Amino acid sequence: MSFIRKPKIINPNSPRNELGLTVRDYEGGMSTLCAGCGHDSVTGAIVQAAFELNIEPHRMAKLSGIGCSSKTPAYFLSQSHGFNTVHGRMPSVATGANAANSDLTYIGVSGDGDSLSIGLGQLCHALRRNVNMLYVIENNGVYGLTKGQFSASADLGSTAKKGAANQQPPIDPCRMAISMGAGFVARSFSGDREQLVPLIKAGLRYKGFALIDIISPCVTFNDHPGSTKSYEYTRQHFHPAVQADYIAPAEEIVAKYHVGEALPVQLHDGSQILLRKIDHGYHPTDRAAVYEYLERHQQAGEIVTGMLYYDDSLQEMHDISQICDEPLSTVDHSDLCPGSETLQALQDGYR
Ligand SMILES: Cc1ncc(C[n+]2csc(CCOP(=O)(O)OP(=O)(O)O)c2C)c(N)n1
Ligand code: SF4
Ligand SMILES: [Mg+2]
Repeated sequence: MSFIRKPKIINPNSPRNELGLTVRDYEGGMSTLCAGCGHDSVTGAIVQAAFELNIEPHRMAKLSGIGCSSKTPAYFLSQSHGFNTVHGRMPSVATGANAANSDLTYIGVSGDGDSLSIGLGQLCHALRRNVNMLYVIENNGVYGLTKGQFSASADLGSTAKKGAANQQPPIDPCRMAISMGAGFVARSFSGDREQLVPLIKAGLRYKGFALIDIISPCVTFNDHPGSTKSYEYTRQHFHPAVQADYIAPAEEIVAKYHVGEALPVQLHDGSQILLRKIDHGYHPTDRAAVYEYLERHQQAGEIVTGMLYYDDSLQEMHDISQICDEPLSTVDHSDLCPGSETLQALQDGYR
């Protein structure tokens, strides 16, 4: 992975968070992506979210697969743990890391190719196990890194740069996640930082698997008039359904709202998400209704965004498996070790 170190010059007047850190402390190396790539805006939103949440960078783990999107963890949180897996295998590595150390904040960054083609099975199992992590898909409808082939999220009839039309129906990661029982499903646009930052904060604080599908245009291969993942198309067909405001633990909800229009949901650490309906007919906690709404709007060519589905009643992987609260990585196993003779006898039994 290419890495260009950024000179670290901090303006003494830069705002500092509760840890005394500036936004610069949450950045990574210099981006080597094409100028204007949506993925760089997502990187900026992740940096801002981690800064505002006062996360200690070394208590965070960032994982990815292969693709331009999967390169981006090199561009944020340079002081965090990082693992760049082989193509489509990030979810299983994240599952293993999370099983061993439940004490870190996990973020996985992937692409539509990495998640919906080669890694689809992996994504489904992390989702079904409800691994406690934020999973971001930077969705541009193409394999950007390998020069713009259609991915599994390309819409029917959308065209490649040279004009060929896509013949295959798309996989919508949000509808897929909702149908599989996920408890936190959101969609946003790399060009809408105001919507994106609170969603990332909420996803990082949600206890369980949080999926955010982010339309993140590829300016080099899929930002032309025949594309349905271009900046222009996304801006024109953007349909926000529910706005999510993230409210830190000690903060009060000050926004005024009418009953029925907004729903404050408590997260396990005492913070809250205030879900505000923009479309009053939308019900973000009614799985079947959300699914039907998304399908209907997708058929009309609209991109429904915001906090699409929320359920805080699910148990995450450690609760389901009844694993102790202490991270397994710090549990002292020395008195539990059966010893080399017992292990040898066990191995002999398999020969
Ligand atoms: C096993 C394997 N198969 C294929 C490839 C080639 N390859 C590299 S990146 C990629 C797709 C990346 O697309 P996406 O995840 O959408 O990321 P983007 O570049 O669009 O951000 C493919 C097919 C690979 N690296 N490894
Ligand atoms: S090829 Fe596309 S996805 Fe890759 S860096 Fe360039 S604009 Fe971004
Ligand atoms: Mg892609």
